[in-house]
Amino acid sequence: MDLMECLGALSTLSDQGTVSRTESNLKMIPASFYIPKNKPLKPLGDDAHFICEPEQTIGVADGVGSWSKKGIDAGIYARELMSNAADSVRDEMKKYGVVIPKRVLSKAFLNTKAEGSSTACIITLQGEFLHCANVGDSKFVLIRENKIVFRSPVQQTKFNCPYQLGKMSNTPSVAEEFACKVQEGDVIIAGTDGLFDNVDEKELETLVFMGLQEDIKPELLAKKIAMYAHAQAKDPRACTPFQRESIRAGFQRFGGKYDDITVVVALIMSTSIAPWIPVWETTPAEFCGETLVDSPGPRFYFTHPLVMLSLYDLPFSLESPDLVSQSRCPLNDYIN
Ligand SMILES: [Mn+2]
Repeated sequence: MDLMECLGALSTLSDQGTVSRTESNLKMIPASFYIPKNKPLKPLGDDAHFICEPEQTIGVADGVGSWSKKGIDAGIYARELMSNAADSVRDEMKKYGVVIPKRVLSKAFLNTKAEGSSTACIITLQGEFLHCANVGDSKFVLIRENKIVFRSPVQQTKFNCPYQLGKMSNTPSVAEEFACKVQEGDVIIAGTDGLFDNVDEKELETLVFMGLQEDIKPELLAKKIAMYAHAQAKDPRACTPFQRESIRAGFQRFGGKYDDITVVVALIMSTSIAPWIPVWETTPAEFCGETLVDSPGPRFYFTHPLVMLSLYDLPFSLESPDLVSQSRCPLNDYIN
């Protein structure tokens, strides 16, 4: 898909929020999986994300780890930013009937009080278009018929130095906005650099292909992709995008990049019940999460602690028993 073609969709948006949601029979079925780095003092890691399924919006963020030199946990910033973004998404939908990602980022940024900085990427489905606002090196790819047909652009000042939101850093004015047309059967994979620096596009295509062949749920697909990325990240001999980029930038770095890994998978499905049916009317509440509101009613879950449940299932040694003890529910059917 041509980027310019995608950008055409942006002309339908307005900063005034007067645009109404485009009707279509597409909906996004999102799910996520997060594997934080093993750091006993920072068990939640630096990444954060949210899924607002009724508003058809997802977001990922990666707190900038170098704040730890100043004794600041940028994961706190990233989590506050994503939590505020999720609030803002719900507000926008209530007030305007549409979510404008850059405005969501702006509101979230203004409301975030923690010290630190973070990348951020907000993606929403409106009609047949995904609209996105991005700051930094989190991104998404669009897979159609087993091929990546669109990859969202990233922003960095130099190798491994992404643009970032923060009081001492960039403001949301630098956010890049773009749009991308989707169709039934498309698969969106969004994530932080912990995913994309460790997994090649070809590998990602293969993982998605295998998942679709097995007809697995998006929750399990997200988990499989995250586990693969994690294995790559810990393998000093793995051939990774990070290794190639490092060498290109003049650094002798080999293998994977050990990092927090966030994966959000969103399947684009059609709903035969036109024109626009809120997700909570068509999807059973099957997610086992502490902030899940059972249907009927809007479903919202802020997933960063929730996904750790699934660490039980990792084929690797459990890295942080503390994390596992935070689990509120046993592993259940939706995982397997
Ligand atoms: Mn990262």
